[in-house]
Amino acid sequence: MRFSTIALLALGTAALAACASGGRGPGGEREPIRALISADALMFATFDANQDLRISMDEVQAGVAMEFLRADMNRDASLQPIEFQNWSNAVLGGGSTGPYRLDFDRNVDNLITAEEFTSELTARARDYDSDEDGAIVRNEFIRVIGQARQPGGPGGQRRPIPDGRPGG
Ligand SMILES: [Ca+2]
Ligand SMILES: [Ca+2]
Ligand SMILES: [Ca+2]
Repeated sequence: MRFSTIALLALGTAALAACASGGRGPGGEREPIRALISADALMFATFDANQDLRISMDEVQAGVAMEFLRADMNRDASLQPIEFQNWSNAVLGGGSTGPYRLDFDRNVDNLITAEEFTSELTARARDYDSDEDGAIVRNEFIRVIGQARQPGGPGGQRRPIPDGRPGG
């Protein structure tokens, strides 16, 4: 029905312009949409070795080392693009949401070393740990779409509240 609502809105606008009569908008309230910010959360969640629903940084280190071994199919201690792609498809669910290969390959030599792999994923894990207590709990993986980590620290800047009254 959303499509026809849009069509009706377009018609309504035309009608308003034509006869200037009052019209009612749909007036729906918007709920915040929540989503995983990145598919790497799927992977980090599997690192919870002791099943306490907290991903400690030790568990992150162990899990990242395991994932590098999983990805490095030919055991040459670096990931070629095809190795990364296969790993991303299997572990990150296709790689369409990132992290992307160039997030890891900082020197853009088409190879991802164990060090590049580890430093990128460790940084991402720390970024999820928004209260910086050294472990990631599930709600730290969830963010409102478009909500970036505020550069000014937790809380960030407040939006001015418009001085609007509920419909009179
Ligand atoms: Ca744990
Ligand atoms: Ca390799
Ligand atoms: Ca935390």
